[in-house]
Amino acid sequence: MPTRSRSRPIRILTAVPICDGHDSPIITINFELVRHGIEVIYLGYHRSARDIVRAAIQEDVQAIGLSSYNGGHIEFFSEVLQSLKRAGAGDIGVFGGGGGTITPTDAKLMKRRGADEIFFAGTPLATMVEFVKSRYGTQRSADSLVRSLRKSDSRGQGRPRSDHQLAKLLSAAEQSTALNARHSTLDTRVLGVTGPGGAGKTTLIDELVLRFLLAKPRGRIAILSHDPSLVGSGALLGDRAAMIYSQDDRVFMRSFATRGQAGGLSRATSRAIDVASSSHFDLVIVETVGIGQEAVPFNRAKMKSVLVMSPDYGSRLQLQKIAMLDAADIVVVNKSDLPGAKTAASEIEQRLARNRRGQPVISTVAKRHRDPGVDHLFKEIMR
Ligand code: B12
Repeated sequence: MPTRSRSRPIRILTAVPICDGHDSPIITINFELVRHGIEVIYLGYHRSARDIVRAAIQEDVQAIGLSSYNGGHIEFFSEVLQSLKRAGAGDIGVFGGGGGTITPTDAKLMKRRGADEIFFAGTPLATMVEFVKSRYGTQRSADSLVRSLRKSDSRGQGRPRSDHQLAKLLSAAEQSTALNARHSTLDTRVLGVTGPGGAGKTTLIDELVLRFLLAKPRGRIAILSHDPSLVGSGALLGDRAAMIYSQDDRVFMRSFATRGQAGGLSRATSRAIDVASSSHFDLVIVETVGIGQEAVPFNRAKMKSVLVMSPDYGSRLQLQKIAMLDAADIVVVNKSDLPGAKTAASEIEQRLARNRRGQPVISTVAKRHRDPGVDHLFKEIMR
């Protein structure tokens, strides 16, 4: 069967190094890259070389852009470059800047050690975008990627895939409709988490990850997270920046842009769930973009779905219009420390009663450590 493949936008991971909170330059640069069609996975500030390299491999990016102002740029860039090589990912490029804190002499040394480019104070944004496009714009075709993966995958039958292998398979799943995942004989739970933007889905997932890591000392978890593509097909994939516990070696996280698909997920999500489910994970969590009233993103058998809402949905009438209230297995009222949360939970319970499906309503405060509501939700999910 001929492989139908899509051209892949350039994917770049950006971050600010450890002990550095100067994030405003990289936030501006992120938006400029996104505006020009690039998918940017933003990891946030105060990030270790280990976190950055793990994320870059899992996200299968072409390059890492670092913004460093803390004075440790020579050592930090070298550590990232060496870690990439050690992990067999030396093909991921590294570039960056740090205004006047990086001198031309420092930059020369950093480039000798493997950095692709260092940008100095006064460089126009257009120059950086042009560099990223020309340096990282060429890519392997989906066909050759799928062929080489099939070869390496058949050699590794039965063993958990490395982050590197899994990341490439997910890229192939995103690019090619002909990729069929090995049929999973494993008992992987799949959990879909959806809800309107700002309800706290990402924080809640991170708290669930913490409970999972504590409850299953050898368990592995995959997160497939979605953010919307913006003008010109670029996207700012920022869920990782809000994650703490998900920066663990037992967690594999991949950010998907919707690339024009409506409804909260990407065209590749179903294939990506198959790939992740057949890769020895105990739990696969799928997070949608912030959804609207009419969206019902999950339609897979054997998948539990959670709708996360905040108490400020408006009047009782609004509840009648939310389609996902009929489809969800569990409904969460997050931010239940806000005024009106008790009323919200009781209105939602009344709305669900007519479904006669016994859908539980659980009140949580995901931003609070050791929140008993999140403990309750975790038990309900793992039941
Ligand atoms: C704004 C700023 C702050 C803000 C940061 C706000 C924020 N959220 O980002 C605040 C006030 C919070 C702050 C705090 C501190 N700061 Co401060 N800060 C600055 C300042 C004035 C500007 C930096 C900036 O935003 N530049 C704007 C960007 C867009 O331009 P640029 O730097 O020229 O960068 C260009 C290129 O390099 C490129 N680029 C930059 N990054 C990247 C990344 C990629 C991928 C690419 C492609 C390109 C690129 O983009 C620009 C293009 O023209 C600098 C001084 C200066 N003039 O540089 C000090 C400076 C960086 N800070 C400094 C210090 C010491 C601190 C503090 C430690 C002060 C203190 N004692 O509390 C704290 C530390 C805070 C922390 N948690 O890390 C020192 C660092 C000294 C050093 N490393 O040797 C500086 C140099 C001031 C100084 N002269 O002493 N700071």
